Amino acid sequence: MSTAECLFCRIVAGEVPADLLAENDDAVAFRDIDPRAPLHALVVPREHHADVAQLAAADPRLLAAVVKLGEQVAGTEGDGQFRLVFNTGPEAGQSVFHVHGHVLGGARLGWSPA
Ligand code: IU
Repeated sequence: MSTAECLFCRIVAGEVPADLLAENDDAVAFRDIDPRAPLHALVVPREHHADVAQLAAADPRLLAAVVKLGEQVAGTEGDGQFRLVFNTGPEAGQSVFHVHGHVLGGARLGWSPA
């Protein structure tokens, strides 16, 4: 997929509006439009990688930067405790193929993915 067709590339570029929470040179964090927890942010690298496995293989430093921005948002928007989820592949629930971590928090979270 080219970056022109990728929703999250377009959010990173400012072409599609999003409720931004934090950004830096590496990554952008914004609120999920369909929140599943009191805090539900998405953190995405500015650079396009399809999923977390591909990002980890291509650029571990950038993956660490994504995790760090997620931690930052969990601290500024909540109490600093968070779940970080990278759905990887359609069967795992991935619907947007630009790697994104779901930063979930703000409540005691259940543990029932199926
Ligand atoms: P998933 O892991 O690929 O399923 O996560 C995609 C998320 O992107 C999902 O939680 C959507 O609610 C969210 N999202 C969004 O925040 N803004 C959008 O314009 C669209 C999807 I389309």
